[in-house]
Amino acid sequence: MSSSNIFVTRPSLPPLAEFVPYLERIWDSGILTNGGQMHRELETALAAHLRVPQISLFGNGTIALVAALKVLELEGEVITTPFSFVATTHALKWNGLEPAFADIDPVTLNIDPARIEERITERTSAILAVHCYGNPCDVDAIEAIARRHGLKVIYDAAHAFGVDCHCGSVLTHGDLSVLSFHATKVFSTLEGGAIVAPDAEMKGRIDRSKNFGIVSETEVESVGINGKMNEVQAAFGLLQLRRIDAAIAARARVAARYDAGLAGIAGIEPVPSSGQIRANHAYYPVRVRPSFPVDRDTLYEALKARGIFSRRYFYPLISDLPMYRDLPSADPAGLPAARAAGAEVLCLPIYPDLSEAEQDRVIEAITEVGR
Ligand code: T4K
Repeated sequence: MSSSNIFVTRPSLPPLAEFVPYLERIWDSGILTNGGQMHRELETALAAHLRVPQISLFGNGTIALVAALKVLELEGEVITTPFSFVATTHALKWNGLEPAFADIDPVTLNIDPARIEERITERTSAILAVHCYGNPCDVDAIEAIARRHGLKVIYDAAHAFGVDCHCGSVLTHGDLSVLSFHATKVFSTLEGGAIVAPDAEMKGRIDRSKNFGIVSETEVESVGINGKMNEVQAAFGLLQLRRIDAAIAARARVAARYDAGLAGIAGIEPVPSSGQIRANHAYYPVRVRPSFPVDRDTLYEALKARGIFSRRYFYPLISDLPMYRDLPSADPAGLPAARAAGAEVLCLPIYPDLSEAEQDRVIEAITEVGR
């Protein structure tokens, strides 16, 4: 049995030699950024692969979120989930918007539509929801609320690369969806991200917004930012895309082995996949219930002591962080489902190259701690 460390994720890297021809093309062209050939090719390839109308690449997912909120010209308050990576709420603050936290559904761990409506005030301009762990939000209910109240909907789809819900790609819902292509994600461009847009007019606005708002050499239409993806990132993405189906299939095999291997352990409950017609197995979150002999944090530490680095995504809750906890909507009494999830969820190692032996080590360690 290997005693090397096992991390929550590892990137799938193709043989280095396969990357060299891409780099040679970049070297030959002398174009390193600002919408070069690799960038154009990756946008075209991703729009086709993801079956979305338009996609605009960014240097990372957070700057894409910031830009998405900016182009929608939102004001006032935006209703969002406290159970996410901190970038979700930070993107609101970077736009001068006030987050209003709504509790999550206790089963899916996505924002609960019933709780959204309670948070709407005359200052609310939008809903920023997250497809947590790649499980689609209740998009129909959210869209019905948004229509009733005239709100925009932005999906933080950082976890939802390639996920389909009942009506095709989950990325086509809402006004805009935002992806992350970070090194820890299912599909990676080292750092990277993208906004999925419904039409060419919106893509044009987004494209200009990530390039300082520049329209032409003499015209600047908006207070844009530098959010561009460079050519090396885009080239890496083109290479990754060639293997993405095999990578997701490998993740599915790991998930199925966990399902079987953990089934007999009382108090360890996988967070159910909900609403996915096609999943991406980005994460393998389990809940450590009170019927397990130790609590989540004790299990986390015990795994760490055995060289297994699981992660408590998402603990602490965003609403408990110093810059947000004084908001009225951050009151823990109003967020019981998020609190429970924050205390119970542990994300186990999952990635395409996780070997069966390594996975068995994880399962055996949990079994041992649970005895
Ligand atoms: N919205 C949501 C819902 C998100 O989850 C995220 C990012 C964003 C927005 C923002 O998107 P980006 O701006 O990041 O594109 C990681 C990622 O840094 C972050 O991208 C991700 N969510 C978040 C859920 O997880 P950490 O603090 O856990 O990263 P780190 O460095 O501890 O990495 C975790 C493990 O991954 C390491 O133990 C080892 C492995 N790893 C990591 C890196 C960076 C590698 O094997 N290779 C690597 O290069 O945040």
